[in-house]
Amino acid sequence: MTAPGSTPSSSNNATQLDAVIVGAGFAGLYMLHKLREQGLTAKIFEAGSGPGGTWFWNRYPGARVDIESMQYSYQFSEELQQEWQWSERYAPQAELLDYINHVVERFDLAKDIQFNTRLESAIFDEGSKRWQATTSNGEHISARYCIMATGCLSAANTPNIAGIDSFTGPVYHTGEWPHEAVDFSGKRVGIIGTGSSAIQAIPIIAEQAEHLTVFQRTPNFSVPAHNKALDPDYVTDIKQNYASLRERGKQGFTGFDTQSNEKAATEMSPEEIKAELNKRWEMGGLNFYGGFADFMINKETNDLIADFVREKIAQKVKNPKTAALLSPKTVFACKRLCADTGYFETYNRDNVTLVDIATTPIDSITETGLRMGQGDQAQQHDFDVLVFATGFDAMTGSLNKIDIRGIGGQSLKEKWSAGPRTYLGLCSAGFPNLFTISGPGSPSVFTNMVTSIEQHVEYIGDIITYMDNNHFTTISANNDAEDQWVNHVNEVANATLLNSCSSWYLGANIPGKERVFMPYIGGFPPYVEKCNEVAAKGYEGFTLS
Ligand code: N01
Repeated sequence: MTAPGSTPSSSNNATQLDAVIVGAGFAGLYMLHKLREQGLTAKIFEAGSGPGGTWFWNRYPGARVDIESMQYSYQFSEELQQEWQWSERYAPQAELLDYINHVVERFDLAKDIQFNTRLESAIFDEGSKRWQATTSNGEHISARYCIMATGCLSAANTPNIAGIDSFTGPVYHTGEWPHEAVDFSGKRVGIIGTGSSAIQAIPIIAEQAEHLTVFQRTPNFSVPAHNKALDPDYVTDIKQNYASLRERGKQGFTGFDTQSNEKAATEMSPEEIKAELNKRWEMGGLNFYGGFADFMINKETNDLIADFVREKIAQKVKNPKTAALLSPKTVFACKRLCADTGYFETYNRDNVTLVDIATTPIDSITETGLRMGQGDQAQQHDFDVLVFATGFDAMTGSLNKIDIRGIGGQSLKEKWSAGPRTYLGLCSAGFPNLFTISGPGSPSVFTNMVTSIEQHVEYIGDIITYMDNNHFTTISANNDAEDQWVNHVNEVANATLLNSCSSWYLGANIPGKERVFMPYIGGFPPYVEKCNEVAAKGYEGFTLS
């Protein structure tokens, strides 16, 4: 083991570290800072050419966060949250990247980040009890801890459509957008997908393009973001009382303050329900989640919300056929709720066409566009530019790209082939000293990611301190604790309505992926309580040796 505080060294051609961290997004950056504060040597390996993770890759037009920036930001440093100025209620991607670069500079992180480097393998050596990793540059690293900060939505999914390489024009994916500006002026654009990314990009592309054709398989629920410039008085007020906002956030189911109404719809009169729906619509964004305590478990309540949003869509979209096509049939929030700025209104433009690919599926991509249906039913749609807004291989996709092997050479990908198995979303049995920040089985995507990340980073930091203080070399999740946690994650998900559609939460967007509900939907506060209980009992459910 490298002594805490030592500098990275190379022996046997391997760089020796206390911890190897994969990914320079919110999670990896804070983990690096935390471990350095604890006197450990750590280094981030990042495939991109800069920090930012999600906000580095997702540069598509209109990309912005949909949790208020005053909350979607680090809280570990009072100075940082006091000095940073957000300009809008929901920061655009470029501003989020500025913030992340500021964090890198402020905490002098860059010297321990290696960009343009993908971690290709991480193998646990049972003799030395260390992780032996290799990178795309052919380097070898030996580290006591291996920490995956690879993000939940970072492996872009491009569907395997026949003829996909034959299109002769430019092809973009929202999750891997080029760094240079893309100009759609005078172009006919085709976009496949109508999830959160498309819902943000479509209104902007439509303003530029000569014509935009949207190919929709499943319509999504979206509520207005009501983005706006931040009022300086509001910011001053929050900054004077930041601790209380952060505390309210942590007490909330989602890890951010939605000013939630604790009542179920069944406890409210029809007038109160109507008022709450209108209030939430006016508040905008993901505050909509806070309207009714029972919307995820009570179909009647869920129907009330779904009907309300469908009515709004019918009011916004002039063509009734288009409005009907844009109206989701699924349970409200079964797929992740979207927040938009003028999305539905965009379909009132003359230069925008909505095409239903659920009824007549895409047959193939052609040189000039795409073909739907077959034989006499075939339709050709031509465009100059093709955009895939087709999402991600969520939660496990980026981990599966790395050859991770634990005790006995077991591969994590194989272990997880029937769905991810973790204890608390942090560790997987048979993989000692391997941590997954916001891994499957943790609240992650159901929460303010930054808050969940901070909780995991601090928890991992505490585990390492505990191990060092008690002279433990390894920590490993126990099989029975993992089985119980996986069962609990499934039970909680099964008690909700969220298993009822083909969402990426279930891996159902990726052909062949096992249909297993991956995130923990029990809420942020109960999850934190469970983690704290485990720690208080000397890391119950883990073996320390
Ligand atoms: O991806 P998605 P996304 N043929 O998976 C369609 C976060 N995010 O990048 O629903 C045709 O939601 C697919 O259709 P269907 C947020 O958590 C946050 O938009 O599978 N269509 C769907 O319409 C979000 O949930 C922010 O039938 C195909 C679309 O592509 C997550 O990222 C902004 C297809 C994919 O939608 C992912 O969002 C953006 C095929 N073969 C994203 N395959 C904010 O913070 C897929 N589709 C605001």
